[in-house]
Amino acid sequence: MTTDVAIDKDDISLMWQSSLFGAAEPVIDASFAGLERHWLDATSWIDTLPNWLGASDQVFADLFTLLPWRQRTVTMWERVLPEPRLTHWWDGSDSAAEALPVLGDIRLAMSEHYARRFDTIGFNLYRDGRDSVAWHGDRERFTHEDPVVAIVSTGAARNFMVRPRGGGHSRSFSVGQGDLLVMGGACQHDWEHCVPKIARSVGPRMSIMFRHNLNDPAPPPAGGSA
Ligand SMILES: O=C(O)CCC(=O)C(=O)O
Repeated sequence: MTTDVAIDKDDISLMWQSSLFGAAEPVIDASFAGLERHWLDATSWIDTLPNWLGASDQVFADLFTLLPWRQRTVTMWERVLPEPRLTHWWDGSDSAAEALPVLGDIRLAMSEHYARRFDTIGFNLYRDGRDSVAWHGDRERFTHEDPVVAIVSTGAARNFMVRPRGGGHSRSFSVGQGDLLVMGGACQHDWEHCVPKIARSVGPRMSIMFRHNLNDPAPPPAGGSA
C-alpha cells in the first residue's frame, strides 16, 4: 500500500549549490544530435544524451519552488515507511499546463522523436545521498509491449543502474546536470533499474520522468494539456 502527504517546503533541507551565473533560459535540442544508443541485449536499449537540457540548474531551482512536493509512504514487511525521496506527479488531467514551458517542449520533442504521446510527468527529488529508489521495473510494462520512459536529470549526478530482471551483471550510467536517459525496447520487461544510496556527501538531484500512459501515437497538442 502507498500513501501520499503534502509536505511543507520549509521542512525540506537541501545542500544546493547552484552554478547559475545570471539568468539563463532553459532549452533543449529537439534534433537530439549526439544521442547514443546502448544495447543492453538484443531487444532492450538505453539512449543517452549528456547536457541535453540547458540551464538545468535554473530548472531545478524553479521546480523545487513551484511544485507541491509530496512524501509517499510504502508498506514493506508490514511496516509503513517513508519513501526515501519526495515526489510530484503531473498528468494534465485538470488541464493545468506543465509547471514550466520547457517541460512542454520536452514532451513535444520526445513525442515526435519516439512516436509516442508522452502524457505524464513524474518528478523525484533526491535530497541527498540517502535518498534512493530500489530495483524495479516501471508499471508501463503491464500495459505496453515496448514502453519508452525518458528521464531528464537536474542537480547533482547520481548513478542510474540497470540489471537483468531477477539479477545479473549491472550497468551504471551517471546522470545529472541536464542529462537525458531513455529506456526502451524490452527494457521494462527484461531489465530493472534503480538509483542507489551513496555514502559520500552529495547535493540534491531531481529527475523528471516522461511517460506515455495512453497507447496513443499522436504528439501532444501545444499548450500543455495531455
Ligand atoms: O530518478 C530516476 O532517475 C529514476 C526514478 C525511477 O526509476 C522511478 O521513479 O520509477
